[in-house]
Amino acid sequence: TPSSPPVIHKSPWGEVPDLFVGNIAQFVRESPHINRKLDKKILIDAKTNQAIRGRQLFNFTARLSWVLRTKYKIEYDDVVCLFAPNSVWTPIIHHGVLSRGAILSPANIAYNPEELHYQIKTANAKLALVGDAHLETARKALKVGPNNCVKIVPISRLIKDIKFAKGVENPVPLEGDVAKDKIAYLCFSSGTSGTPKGVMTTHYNMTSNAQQQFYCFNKALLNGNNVYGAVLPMSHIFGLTKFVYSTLYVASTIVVFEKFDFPLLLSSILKYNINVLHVVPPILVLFAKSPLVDKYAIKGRLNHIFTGAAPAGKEIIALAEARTGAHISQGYGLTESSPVTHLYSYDEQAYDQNSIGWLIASCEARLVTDEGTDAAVGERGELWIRGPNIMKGYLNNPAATAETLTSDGFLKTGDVAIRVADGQYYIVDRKKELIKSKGHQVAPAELEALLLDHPDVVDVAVVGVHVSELGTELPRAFLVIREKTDPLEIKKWFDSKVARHKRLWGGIVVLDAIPKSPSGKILRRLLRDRKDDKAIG
Ligand code: 4UV
Repeated sequence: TPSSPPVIHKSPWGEVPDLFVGNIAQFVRESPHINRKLDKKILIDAKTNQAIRGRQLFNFTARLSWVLRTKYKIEYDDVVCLFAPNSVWTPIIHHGVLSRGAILSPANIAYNPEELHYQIKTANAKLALVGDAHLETARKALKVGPNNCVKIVPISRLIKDIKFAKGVENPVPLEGDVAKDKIAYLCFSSGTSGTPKGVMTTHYNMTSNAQQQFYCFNKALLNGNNVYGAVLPMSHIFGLTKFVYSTLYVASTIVVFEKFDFPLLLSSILKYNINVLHVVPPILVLFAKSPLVDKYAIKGRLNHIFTGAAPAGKEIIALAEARTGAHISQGYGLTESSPVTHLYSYDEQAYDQNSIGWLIASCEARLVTDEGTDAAVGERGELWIRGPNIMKGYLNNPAATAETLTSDGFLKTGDVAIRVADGQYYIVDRKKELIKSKGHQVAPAELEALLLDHPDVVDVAVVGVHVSELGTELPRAFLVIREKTDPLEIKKWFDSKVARHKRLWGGIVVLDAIPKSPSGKILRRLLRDRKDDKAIG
């Protein structure tokens, strides 16, 4: 019954002793692995071969911190927005901003001016560091409406600044205190409902999660001899945590891709001996099905592929394993949990690839049913997580924070899971509105608000439809429209106003009414479960 004491699952790994309290940049600066290999090329650009060595990571970080303070007048706890594609400079920029004591808010490079403006404004960013090819979008973004961003700095300018600041690298200025609740990042996530919000992630959240993963990982992934292919964007929590500090910390080599380019990835696997990849399910589908995999003869080159950010099916995993020879496991995480809460490595023999593995060290979990009781073994419940990696809350949004974090510290993930007898968890459904389109978050509320701006749209609901050939959900709009309106015109109008991954790739379905509960909430499940719709567009 709801009044019985909660059933709290513990991690089979137990607790990580002595979690580090301090700045993420300092955590990496003190890495014994990098400090033993200061001459090692730890970041390499896949296309240009440009490399950053361990020593340079530290020196450039220190210089950038100084440049931000002296030239760009960045104060402690100021917010800096980064709007740039992946490069070997990305980790340096993160570390430089963080060691200045500032807060970094990375934005999705696919954003249009309105979307970027929303993030700059909501995060209250003072400075925008912008990839040279994206300056126009950023300049337009500042003109969309009021905001406090006083300057745009092109990345090429920033790199010149760093090179020019030669001589300020010692001692490394790690400024400001490193209190446990000091915010490091404002990544954006819509959470369980509504529009994107700034997730307040602390230094402690991030360094804890890295250590939790190190503690639980197969030690072969921690020996520094691996070569990672960084195809995921470092603006999203998955690529961010992997390539900005955790694989860096163990002094692996990270081959950086500016954007996802499958032939370049395949040729780089051969050229740089990439042996570990982190991907989202649509990329896994390519490994499972694309003829290019055979053409490039990469079989046997990859030891491990981690797929995450959305569910991957067992059949696709099996096909991709057969064609690459890699071992594949599913990673699960959320922006709000910095990000990883489960890992496959507790018992690799018993690990079932449909599962997300076991609860990571130092985390606790509950599975809460719709009735508010705790689910028994094998029963469904919403996954709640507690641990040192759970965010501080949503920026300037106490209502959303209170809906998401319980008073006793659990994060409500909005995902429905079951836990089986050996302790593995399976994600079986999503209670929250969120759509995952090719690994990117798409917030239905945001799309619905924009669609309602169209004069011929009377009512709307947006849900994700799963397209298994592509390994992803795609946004589909259910519309109630005025007579004589052409729904294709609406789609065209809408698609021109949003980033690529938010377009209505799942098409439009015209309805007489949007199904709603008596309280007016859209009944999304009814819409998601409709099987016979012929979507337009
Ligand atoms: O907030 P977010 O965009 O965060 C992520 C983070 C993903 C990962 C995955 C593995 C890692 O090792 C890692 O570092 C980061 O996607 O979206 C969170 C939501 O995405 C869905 C689920 O609904 C989360 O609440 N999701 C993420 N991974 C999975 C998943 C998965 N393996 N299976 C099913 N759903």
